[in-house]
Amino acid sequence: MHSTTASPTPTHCPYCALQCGMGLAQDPGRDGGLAVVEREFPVNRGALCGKGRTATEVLSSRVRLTEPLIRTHATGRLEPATWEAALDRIAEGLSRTRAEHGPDAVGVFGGGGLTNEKAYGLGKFARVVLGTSQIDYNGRFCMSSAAAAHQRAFGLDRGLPFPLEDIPRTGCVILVGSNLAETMPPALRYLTELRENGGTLIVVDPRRTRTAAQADLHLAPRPGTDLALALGLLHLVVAQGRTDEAYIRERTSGWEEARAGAMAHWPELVERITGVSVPELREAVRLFCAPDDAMVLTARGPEQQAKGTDTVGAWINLVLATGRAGRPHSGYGCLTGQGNGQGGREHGQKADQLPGYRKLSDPAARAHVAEVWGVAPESLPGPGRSAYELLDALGGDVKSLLLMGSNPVVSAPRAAHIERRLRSLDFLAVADVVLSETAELADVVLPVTQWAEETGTTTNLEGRVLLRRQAITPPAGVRTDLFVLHELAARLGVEKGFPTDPEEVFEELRRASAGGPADYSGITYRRLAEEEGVFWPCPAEPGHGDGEDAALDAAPDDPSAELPGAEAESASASASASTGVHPGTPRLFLDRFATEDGRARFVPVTHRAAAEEPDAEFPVLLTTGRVVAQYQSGAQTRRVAELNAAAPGPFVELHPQLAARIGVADGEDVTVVSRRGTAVAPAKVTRSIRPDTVFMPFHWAGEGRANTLTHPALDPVSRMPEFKVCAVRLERTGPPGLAKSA
Ligand SMILES: Nc1nc2c(c(=O)[nH]1)N[C@H]1C(S)=C(S)[C@@H](COP(=O)(O)OP(=O)(O)OC[C@H]3O[C@@H](n4cnc5c(=O)[nH]c(N)nc54)[C@H](O)[C@@H]3O)O[C@H]1N2
Ligand SMILES: Nc1nc2c(c(=O)[nH]1)N[C@H]1C(S)=C(S)[C@@H](COP(=O)(O)OP(=O)(O)OC[C@H]3O[C@@H](n4cnc5c(=O)[nH]c(N)nc54)[C@H](O)[C@@H]3O)O[C@H]1N2
Ligand code: SF4
Ligand SMILES: [Mo]
Repeated sequence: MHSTTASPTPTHCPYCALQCGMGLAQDPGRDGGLAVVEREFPVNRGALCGKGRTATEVLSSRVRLTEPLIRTHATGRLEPATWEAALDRIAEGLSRTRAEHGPDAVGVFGGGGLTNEKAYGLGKFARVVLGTSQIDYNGRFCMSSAAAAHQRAFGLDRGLPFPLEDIPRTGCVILVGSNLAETMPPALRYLTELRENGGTLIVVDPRRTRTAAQADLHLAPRPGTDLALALGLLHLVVAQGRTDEAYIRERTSGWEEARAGAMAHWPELVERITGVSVPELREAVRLFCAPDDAMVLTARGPEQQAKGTDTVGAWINLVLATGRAGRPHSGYGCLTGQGNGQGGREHGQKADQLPGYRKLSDPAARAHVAEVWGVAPESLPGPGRSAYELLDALGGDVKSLLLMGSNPVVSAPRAAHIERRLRSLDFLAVADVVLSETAELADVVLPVTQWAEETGTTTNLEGRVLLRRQAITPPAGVRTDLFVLHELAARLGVEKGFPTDPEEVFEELRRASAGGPADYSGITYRRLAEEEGVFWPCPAEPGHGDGEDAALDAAPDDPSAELPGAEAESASASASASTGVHPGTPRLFLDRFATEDGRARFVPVTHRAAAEEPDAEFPVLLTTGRVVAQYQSGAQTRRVAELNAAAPGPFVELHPQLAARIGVADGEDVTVVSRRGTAVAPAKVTRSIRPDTVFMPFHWAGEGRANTLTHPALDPVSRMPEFKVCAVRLERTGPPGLAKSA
């Protein structure tokens, strides 16, 4: 049927930020035409989770979109249409809004699962073709607080400033609000090896998850109190004289204010706020301070809070005070989530950003990128709204939306409200591989290609840029996202600058990123095909490369062209110096941080309450997250039989004490009410959760949709919504099976 090569195509998983290496072998007998085979790759060493193993199921034409759909006036329903008609209709919808209400009335929403080429193209399309400032993406819901904290402390945001392989070589890891045994199963091996090597693991999670079960010490704070917890640990570090004064003097600034913040959080106070006892706090400090090297890794638990940026800042302060950042086998890192969560936050689909992690408000950045794009710097709009604020403005001053790579009907906070906003649009166009709950609301749906059907690059959670290769010919009616941008640009009067060949887009991205913080200019498809990924920054060294590289404008007289603090390891640097190729930068900050003075910045932070604390009416805390067998809004994984069998629907995890209080038995439906709405799902009674907290996974639409309940309070810096804390009331619904979920 689709025959390309006999040997498996080496490529990467479509889902999470680990971007596990896998092989794809032709298998015409199978639904999607491909079989997943094991491939040796340093990140996962052949291992895959169930989602990766079954990823080819979503290629099947039984579950995916294979023709464009247009909502017809006659029936009000989505009906099959030609590509010409669908693209014409989108161009017409977007231009009508622009003509009637101005460019900022047209919105664009992207996703951290899009390849670098798509994210770059989408950002350029918004600024150059639509001229709108109103673009943002779902990465705001993901790691934006850690990104903001990274920028504040280190002057640069790369989720992990070191490769995963450093984890087993450190002495102690504090893993804060990550359930990686379920969210990145092959990465659990790094923690197992850490412990085999004599290192210790501390897990901070209100639930005793599969990950927490591996820990030497599990701290189970009340949701939303990680900031106080980190301050309490720092307090003890100071009180016990365990700070690294020489390091603080030589490599940091701002210690005095940060120290004062910590000293105000004495252990007994922290115990009252967090529910973590003073002896547990002392034990955590003992384990963390005993070895020379240690790490703190955060994920969505502490980050998805209306104080996520300060919370991550507090953990970074702990790392800095103990002298642990910018040293081998030590430091702070964020476990980024989506397949291209890292690259997707670097190349311009974010409201305030230009490619190469440049700032849209920086005149030099605007001039550089405008030149690459062949437009006047003044023509580029300014920064727009953040994701939730953009979705909340739909039907208000934003009248039309083009959406690629997200399913906010399921995944946005206060989702019933956002669903109403989407319905109130004059015009909605969605490009997706399946008919997601959000695509169901669209005026036009475009069926696009996915991972194995197209080539593109992603940047994994380590900052490793990877080539995800095409392994199969897509179905006849399907086109790429790059084709969509190309065709829409042409229809909106921009004939050039939106190539459909991903390598051509990447070549332009290299030039646009050159000299920026996330410099990809030394990375080529050829290199990516030969190496096991290249860590950014990777500048094209002028004068050393081939003609093409030398033409890249990483001007030698531009001080920003050489990123401070980004030192390539000297061994590999000298090895490749002779070839004139920059080796990439697996480890950041070893000599200096990327701040102006090269010092890491302590940030003074103090604890504050969640946006919504429990009260008499809503006495219980709700937190939300993931299960191993479903991915995100479930748009893809709910279409895979094996995964659905493993995780068939939503549930409410609650402690036996709480279950007894409301009179609900395991498996019975329970009603969860917040100030935003009501959800119903079966109770899962377990001692692994705090008695004052319930947990719901957010992968489902319908009655069991967790995001009907969540609070859209935003972090003031990152604009991250508070997915991890809100107040709810529980009610017994009745016998099992009454609640229905999509
Ligand atoms: N199976 C699966 N894997 C995935 C995904 C998926 O949807 N499914 N999504 C991918 C993406 S995009 C992401 S962002 C990552 C997310 O990966 P994780 O961050 O590991 O996932 P979550 O389940 O959202 O949250 C992790 C833990 O935070 C805990 N938590 C809740 N509230 C708090 C709190 O206030 N403080 C602390 N310290 N912890 C708290 C939860 O109990 C949960 O166990 O996973 C990626 N991998
Ligand atoms: N309550 C609660 N809500 C949360 C979270 C939480 O922890 N709790 N976590 C948040 C986080 S961290 C995240 S990352 C978001 C994720 O939530 P979403 O943004 O909804 O992410 P996905 O479900 O991955 O949606 C991606 C959509 O794009 C489609 N798609 C996949 N590949 C492509 C492609 O190449 N092109 C196009 N055009 N479409 C494609 C998929 O089929 C799917 O419909 O959810 C957030 N929402
Ligand atoms: S851990 Fe992530 S990248 Fe690896 S197979 Fe699973 S979903 Fe894919
Ligand atoms: Mo995420």
